[in-house]
Amino acid sequence: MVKLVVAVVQDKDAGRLIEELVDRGYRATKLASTGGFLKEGNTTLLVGAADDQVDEVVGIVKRVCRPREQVVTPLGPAGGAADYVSYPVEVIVGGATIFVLNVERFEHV
Ligand code: 2BA
Repeated sequence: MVKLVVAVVQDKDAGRLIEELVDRGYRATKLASTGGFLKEGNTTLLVGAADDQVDEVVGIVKRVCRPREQVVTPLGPAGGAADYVSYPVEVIVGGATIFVLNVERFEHV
């Protein structure tokens, strides 16, 4: 069966990750994406792979992509309450967020 590995990664790791995947014979598609929480650019990779290749693909993603600490200052309520004070908070951005999906049908023409 064919799987689709969807990996949301940081832009900083995307170039090397694609290189490593392609070097090992995998095909990958890179999509520009935006995180819903930070509203910053990230990269989503689509990698089609056979069942028995999924562990290797996920392993490559885990090896290349590093978690990083990021400081964000949440926006106040819309309309701007006068007494609202927002403080910077630290979040750890993965690594990678990985989904493995079953593919019902795959054709390459
Ligand atoms: P963002 O949504 O911009 O989230 C960036 C980081 O902010 C997250 O890192 C997490 O540490 C933090 N964060 C996200 N939502 C939060 C919340 N409601 N409260 C507190 N902190 C929160 P990661 O978890 O490593 O996620 C990195 C990126 O992966 C996300 O960017 C998003 O684009 C994607 N992602 C993560 N989980 C997902 C999911 N379940 N479905 C779809 N995309 C996902």
